[in-house]
Amino acid sequence: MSEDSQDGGIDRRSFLKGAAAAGAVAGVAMAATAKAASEQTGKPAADPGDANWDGAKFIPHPGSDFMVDVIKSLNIDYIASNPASSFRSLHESLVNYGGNRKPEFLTCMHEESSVAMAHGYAKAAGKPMAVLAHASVGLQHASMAVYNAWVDRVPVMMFAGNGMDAAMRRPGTEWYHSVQDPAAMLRDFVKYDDQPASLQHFAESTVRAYKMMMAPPQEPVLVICDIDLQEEHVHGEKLSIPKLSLSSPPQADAGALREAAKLLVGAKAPLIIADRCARSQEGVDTLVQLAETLQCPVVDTGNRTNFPSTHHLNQSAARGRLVREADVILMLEVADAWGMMNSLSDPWKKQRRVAKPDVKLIHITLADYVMKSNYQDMQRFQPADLAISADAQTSLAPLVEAVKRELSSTRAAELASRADGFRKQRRDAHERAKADAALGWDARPVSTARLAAEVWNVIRNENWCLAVSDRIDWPRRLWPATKFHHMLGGSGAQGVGYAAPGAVGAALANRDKGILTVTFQPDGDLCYAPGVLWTAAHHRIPLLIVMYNNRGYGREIMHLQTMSSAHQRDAKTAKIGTMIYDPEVDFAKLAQGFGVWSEGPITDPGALGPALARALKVVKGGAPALIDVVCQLR
Ligand SMILES: Cc1ncc(C[n+]2csc(CCOP(=O)(O)OP(=O)(O)O)c2C)c(N)n1
Ligand SMILES: [Mg+2]
Repeated sequence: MSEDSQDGGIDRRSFLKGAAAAGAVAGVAMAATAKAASEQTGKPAADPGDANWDGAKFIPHPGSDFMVDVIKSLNIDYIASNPASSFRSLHESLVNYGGNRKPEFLTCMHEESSVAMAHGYAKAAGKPMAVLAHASVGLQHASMAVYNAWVDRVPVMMFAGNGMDAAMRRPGTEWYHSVQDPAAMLRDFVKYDDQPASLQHFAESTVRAYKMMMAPPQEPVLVICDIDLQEEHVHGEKLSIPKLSLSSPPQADAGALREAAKLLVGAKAPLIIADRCARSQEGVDTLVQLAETLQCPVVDTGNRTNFPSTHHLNQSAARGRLVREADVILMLEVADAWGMMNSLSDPWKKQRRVAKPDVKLIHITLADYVMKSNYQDMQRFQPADLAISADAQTSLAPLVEAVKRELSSTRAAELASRADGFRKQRRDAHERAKADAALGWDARPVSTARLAAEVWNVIRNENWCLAVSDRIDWPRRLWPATKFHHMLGGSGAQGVGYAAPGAVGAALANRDKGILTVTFQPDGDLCYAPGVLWTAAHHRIPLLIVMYNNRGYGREIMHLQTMSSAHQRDAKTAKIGTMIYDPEVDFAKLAQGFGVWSEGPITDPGALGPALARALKVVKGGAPALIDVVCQLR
């Protein structure tokens, strides 16, 4: 039975309001509508004796209006949602009482899309979006995207409707969709959750949730909106909304920073590895100061733009060699510290230490404060010689000061002499990348390097953002990413299905900032929940979507090839279950069906430039555009 049939297709509250105003005539019309709905669905019509049903009663001040007041107090611009009866009252309050402004309702076609949009948005906007999900079924759909955000340390303000009081649940679907403990589904990967039992409780838990979510390590949180709290009239209770004041992030202990500074200044071959370190341009700028003060190379993992790719100290391409040679390594919020120091061969699982056995490791991380253990996002245990529990970005400025205090003028001059060597290595690496990119320049299907180069040609004069920057390697090797907003990293947990909605969310944030957003969209990822294309079209979200369409689950094809080679069997079968062919998906038609301007499939690399220029025009006019490019596997 569909939800609509359960509701008889009627929005109870607006209907009741209308009925009260229009009197008996409306009452007759209402009864007729209920009868018609009953005939259609085979369900009994509402009891005409029900006081809610006879037009005599309406709800002048529903609890959901107060919930809107609470949400508005948090200065949230958008709330992404797929509509549902468990929050119909809150939905109506948002759009009527709240005027559909701050937050504005974003119509989503899948809960996973709602959350992934919020995820991408938060990284681009520097502030969270809210999500409103539907009890049991909506939270189940949302869960993987929440996990992605959790692993990526990104705040998402989750709300979900649910009916706690069993005696008040409408028979049928409302029972299927109600949960005794809805947050249980997500509890392993949200920082905080609550199921408030009163409106005052809702206000306090929501403000508490927001505050906890924003304190690094930033993570999703979940507050349940009880149906009866939403739909019941507020009977003059004294309600108040607590003031929101965010905690300042934990800065590293001064003594620990002094010790770190001593090690770094004295090191022969220091190295900085930055992972989920920067949350804003300030993080990038301060890391540049630190690296320059020490003339220390930086490896940026790419999960954020931590360090300008054009800087002579950005030596990300030489990570293996630098780790091997380093005597002191400063890690900044590195998720997989063990994986940086060691390698594990695939599929033979041979472990090899890459770093020197006596390398001194300093790690500034809040990982010790992520107190969940079921999902294994903590990676293999890697002890540090100097473990500093603190927010890396906030601790950089005092670390720069501590380094300066340790630095004699003689040592500063010695360190400065390193710069030319790094300049040369960086230039050489860039030249190598350009030469590698030229290989297969005219290949059909299009090479991913050519794809990246052609896209760069059309966006180079814009204030640009690559919304999902880990799907193909080339932009990181070729494009000058100098600002925090230039490249936003990936999904966090590699849960496929993030790329499309994550990019739409980032593009929404960037639209409001006047930044042009582009993304390389894998085909498999878009097939999970393509309805987000409609959301982008409907809400006029400008986004240049360049399909990196290798007509398959590329990474999985390679896994199959690895296995068939390990088993010494036919590798040609690797396409079974991994390639998306027979029929090939027509992504241009798919996009057009959702109201998105599109062209493709393009297989001729020469046709790419002009098509991208046409698409860019559409995007600059304020709408999404998609170019389907058939690409090489990698
Ligand atoms: C939710 C989920 N299901 C399955 C996987 C396994 N998986 C890893 S990569 C991949 C292929 C994704 O295909 P596509 O998005 O086209 O990217 P490509 O590998 O072709 O670059 C899959 C299915 C996953 N990571 N997440
Ligand atoms: Mg693919």
